[in-house]
Amino acid sequence: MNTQSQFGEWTVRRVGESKSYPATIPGCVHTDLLAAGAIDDPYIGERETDVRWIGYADWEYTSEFSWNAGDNADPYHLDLECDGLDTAATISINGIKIASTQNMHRRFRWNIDAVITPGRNTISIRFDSAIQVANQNMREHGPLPEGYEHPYNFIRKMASNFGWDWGPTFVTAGIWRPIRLVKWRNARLLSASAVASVNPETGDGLLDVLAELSYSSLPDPASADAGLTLMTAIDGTTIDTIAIPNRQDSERSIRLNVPNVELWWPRSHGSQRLYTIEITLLSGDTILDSVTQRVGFKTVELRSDRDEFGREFTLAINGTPLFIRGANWIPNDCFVAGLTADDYRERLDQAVAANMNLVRVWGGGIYEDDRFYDICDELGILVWQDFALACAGYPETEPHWSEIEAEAVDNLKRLRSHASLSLWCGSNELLLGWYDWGWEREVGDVPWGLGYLEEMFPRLVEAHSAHLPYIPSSPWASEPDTHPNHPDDGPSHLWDVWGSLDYVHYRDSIPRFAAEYGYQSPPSWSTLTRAIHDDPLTPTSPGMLAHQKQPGSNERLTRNLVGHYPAPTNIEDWHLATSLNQAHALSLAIEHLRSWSPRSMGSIIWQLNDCWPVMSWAIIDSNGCPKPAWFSVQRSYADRLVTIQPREAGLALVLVNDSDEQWDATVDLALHNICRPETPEVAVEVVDIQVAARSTTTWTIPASMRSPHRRREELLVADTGDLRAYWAFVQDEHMRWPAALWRVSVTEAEPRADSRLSAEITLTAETALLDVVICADRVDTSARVDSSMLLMLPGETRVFRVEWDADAAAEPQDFLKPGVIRAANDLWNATGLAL
Ligand code: BMA
Repeated sequence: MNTQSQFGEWTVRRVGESKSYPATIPGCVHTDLLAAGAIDDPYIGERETDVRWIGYADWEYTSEFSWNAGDNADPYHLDLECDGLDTAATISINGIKIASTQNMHRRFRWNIDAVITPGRNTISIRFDSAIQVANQNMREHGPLPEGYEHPYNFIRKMASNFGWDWGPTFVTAGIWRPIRLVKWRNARLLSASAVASVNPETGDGLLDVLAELSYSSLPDPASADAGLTLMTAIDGTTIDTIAIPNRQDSERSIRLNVPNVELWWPRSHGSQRLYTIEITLLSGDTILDSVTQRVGFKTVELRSDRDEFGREFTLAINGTPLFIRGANWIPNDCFVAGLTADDYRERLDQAVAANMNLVRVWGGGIYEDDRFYDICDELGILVWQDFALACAGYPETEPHWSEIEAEAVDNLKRLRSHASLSLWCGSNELLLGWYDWGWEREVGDVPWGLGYLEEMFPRLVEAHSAHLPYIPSSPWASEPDTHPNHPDDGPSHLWDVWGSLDYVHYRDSIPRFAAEYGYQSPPSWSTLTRAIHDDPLTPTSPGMLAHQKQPGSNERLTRNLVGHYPAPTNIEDWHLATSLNQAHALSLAIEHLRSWSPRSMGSIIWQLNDCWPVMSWAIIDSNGCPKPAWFSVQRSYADRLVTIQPREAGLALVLVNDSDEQWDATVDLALHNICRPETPEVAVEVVDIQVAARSTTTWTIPASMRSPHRRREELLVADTGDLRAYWAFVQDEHMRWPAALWRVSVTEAEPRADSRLSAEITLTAETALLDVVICADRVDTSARVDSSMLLMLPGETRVFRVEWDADAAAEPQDFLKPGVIRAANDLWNATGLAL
């Protein structure tokens, strides 16, 4: 069996300097320097600029290993395997150069028999400045369109590492994924994977086993003349053994029929049955090599049939069309090498808790870590995977063409087995760039990347992952010559709303599928104030601007409050109002899209997560703290939704039932006066509505219920017992919200985990309360609450559960301190000058 040899300690030093620092592998220079105390935390204040020099410097990582095998009696080979080198790397052993690479997104393997010596060996990996290399590559080719400071499109490295409209410029270098030495003899598996699908005729499972082999030319005394075999087992039972008679065969593919399989389903549609597949290479009875994977049997279909509205864009799993309730995923930290399985688990659990069924791994980041996809497989979260091209033109000349091809093949092979993986997408916004951003004029007839989207990627997906659909870009239209962002064809990006319109304009179109749209807000208060220490702290103070990467958007956050909330008079109210505004914007868009299902079949909000403390479109900040928008997305994405929508001249109650059971809803409709807590109800009506499984029912609201007497005081409220929707008849800002009054108490509660403490906050509304939020993070950064963003009517009581780390200095009573429980009513009743 192949075995791994260990490296000793690693160190890193700047090329040209003698001082070295201990290095963590996997890791990167920034985090090594931080751990050594050589730089301060670059996420704080305006320190981003202090560490810019790191990206312009060259760095060298060094370690040692010992090697004792290698004579004729024990003829082992030694391979060096690197799962990720970031990025322009030169690898040397004992001073002898092995290779130079320029691609962070692929794995490398080299046989190093010729350069190792018995006893001690030295390995060094030198990383040239990715900025300098990208510039040099660009000079050799000539420029192509790109929107940020550095030509990230000329080096195969995570694009957002060079700065994005939510991310700082920290140009990393280092061994960012595992590195290992593999000792082997006779033969080995270079790669092995199993792809599970379903036979459309019989319903049996199909398992395509694909193995790439490499053979030693040295005699293997241990297994003499025994022949090689490849064995496949499923959940511990061997289902196939084949001989490999010919030691020239570099690849073997086997198709196996697996009767009576249980299907893998996305969450809310069924269970996530995963099967463990073991692919083993044997010589006689001796195991030479083995790969274990988990697969799920499912089918994926991308339906783009013509219909009365244009062309649908529907993802169907196991023949069932799905409304996609998703979010875009960006790298979960600027320093991706340090992300742990727990980080991935926490964030993806939050996606599930927000009722999502898909994440889109966006093309400006990375092909994610295996652990990310493993967790998605288990949770039943589908993955839409972009190839790593985003918002720029990409050179099609050599060596770029072959480099991208090698990267695509490597990731297709690495990821294709995952049950969660459901769609390959060639790029983010490349076609949009060509159509809308003036690229045609800019590039003339120089190839700019279309060859990847239209020729290379479809060819490679067909060759290596034919069980999954492919689209060339997002946005995209299936009809040739149709604008990629046409709402009636394919996935759309709805950026004009955040860019220049009030969020109610999300209702202006009914896209077949919204693959990106979003609304900014600040990070939670604790995350913001830990990172930004401006005094005074204002939307445009220096640290605030350093943590806003879309120029002008802090002002835009304030401007976008117009019509929704009164102008805030202090920074805490600004923080609250802009956070609430994001929450309403996303709910409005999601509910609009879902109310039009099945014409519209998907919503992928921009964006789930953040990579550092920043004002951004994320609904969870970089500390993992859910913003108010996370709670409103959770409600709007729930299997069952009740929403009030404008339809023709009036209003409609729309009930969406994205579950397998019929929903017999009794809806209490009330015109409610928010200024008269004693006699609030102006008109009431009770309706019974049946909503079949996986369907939407629209019920026209009668004129009596949409004719308020006092427009600024009355809300139309629809309740189904556990769900609530409401409608205001004037712009939100013009409502007459009373000063908030409530009664509240807190009691200790039984924690759900040993390391946590818990309390229950019982709150009774004495006046109507808009947007009740519990800002638990203000008590402690580890504190989380189970519910927020509620409209509460007088007399209603809610119990909120809060939890926080047992070792934090927090008491249940702290949750009653000023600033923790808030309602938007405060914004109407604050005094002072606008910020
Ligand atoms: C889309 C994304 C990202 C960007 C976001 C917000 O274009 O693809 O490039 O961060 O909008 O502007």
